[in-house]
Amino acid sequence: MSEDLWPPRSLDDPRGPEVDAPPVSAPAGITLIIPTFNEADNVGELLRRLAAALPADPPCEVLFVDDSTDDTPAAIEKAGADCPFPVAVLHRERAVGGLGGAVVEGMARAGYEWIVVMDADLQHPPHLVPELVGEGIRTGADLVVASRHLPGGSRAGLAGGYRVAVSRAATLLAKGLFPRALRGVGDPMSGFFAIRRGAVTGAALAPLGYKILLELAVRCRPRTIAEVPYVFEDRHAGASKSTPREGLRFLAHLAALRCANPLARMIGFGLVGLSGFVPNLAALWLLTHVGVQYLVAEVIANQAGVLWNFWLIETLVFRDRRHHRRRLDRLGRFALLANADLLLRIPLIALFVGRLDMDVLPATALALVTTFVLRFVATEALVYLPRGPRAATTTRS
Ligand SMILES: Nc1nc2c(ncn2[C@@H]2O[C@H](COP(=O)(O)OP(=O)(O)OP(=O)(O)O)[C@@H](O)[C@H]2O)c(=O)[nH]1
Ligand SMILES: [Mg+2]
Repeated sequence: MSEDLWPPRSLDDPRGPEVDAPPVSAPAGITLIIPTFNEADNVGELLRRLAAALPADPPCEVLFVDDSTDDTPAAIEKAGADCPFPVAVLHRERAVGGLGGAVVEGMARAGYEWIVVMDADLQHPPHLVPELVGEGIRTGADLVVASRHLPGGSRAGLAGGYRVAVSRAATLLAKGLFPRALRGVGDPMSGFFAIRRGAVTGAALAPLGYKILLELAVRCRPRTIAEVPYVFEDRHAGASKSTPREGLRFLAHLAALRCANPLARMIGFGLVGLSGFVPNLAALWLLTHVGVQYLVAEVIANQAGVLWNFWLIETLVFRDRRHHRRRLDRLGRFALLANADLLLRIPLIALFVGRLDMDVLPATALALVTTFVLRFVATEALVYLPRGPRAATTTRS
């Protein structure tokens, strides 16, 4: 294996992750990436089963990307000493991006041609690793997904009807939003897959939470995808890290992925703007009820809508672009543009009615559309685009 790539770079390495620019060809072999969060009671058994399952040829390496607060790293080092393949632990002080972020950090350090991602709790059967890679080599696929939904597969280990229903709904939602990217992926929620390192190129990956496969399938667009059935087993030991909060992160992840496309971003911007009427009107109702004069109330209530819109736009639409400016700077600019939109609308309506002889209703509709497009373009350009070379030296939020 290339000495540059193994052992993995430290997180402080100024060269940073390489996932955006892997070499065109990597030595044939398998890099297994296993994210761990407090899995001390699982890693020993996992490595034992992997040692029994992995062939001597092609060569394999195992990289745990660990965010644990328990003694998982020590347990890995102890069990890894008896393994016939190299085992390394990359322990992160900051769990940036959660499980997905851990996998991306691992991929940046992978040295072999095939990258296999699997969980540490033995819900993903280790004996399937060679089969996943073998299927990729046999079919020429860039991505091979272990699927619970093919004949011969099952999600037996998914605890309870509620989790099955959530998994089903999440799959439908993801496939509905990304019909082309997920064509041929029956189980986009799977966390067990093999991908050619050369297919992880181009797009900057910014996974949020658990669904790293979704991120790779949508942003990297592997040319061909194959699937292999598998039975999702019960967790071997330890506790699940999956919480309802992961569900919200999944929705935010879907929105961020969808909004990578400019038209979808504009539609998202418009939908958020429409939703802003609710807090705006609610604040107006409240303020007028406590006796605030209605024009003053209008101005204050409008700011409630602006704050609501800013929060949603930041979370859903421009999530990947927040780092160019500090949060307060972004909020100030966003609020200024939102209020300028109101000021611009009245003279525009006057212009359309006075100069173009339009009726009031179509003039108002045209002014709304015009100011909406202007506001979208201005928000993108003035709040969320990079500031040019001088910006590189400023602090990021
Ligand atoms: N590095 C890292 N790994 C994580 C994080 N959260 C979860 N993991 C690991 O990701 C894998 C999947 O997490 P699980 O808690 O098993 O999630 P799940 O399989 O959806 O849930 P269960 O079916 O209840 O086990 C396990 O190996 C976890 O240890 C995280 O924040 N950072
Ligand atoms: Mg699990």
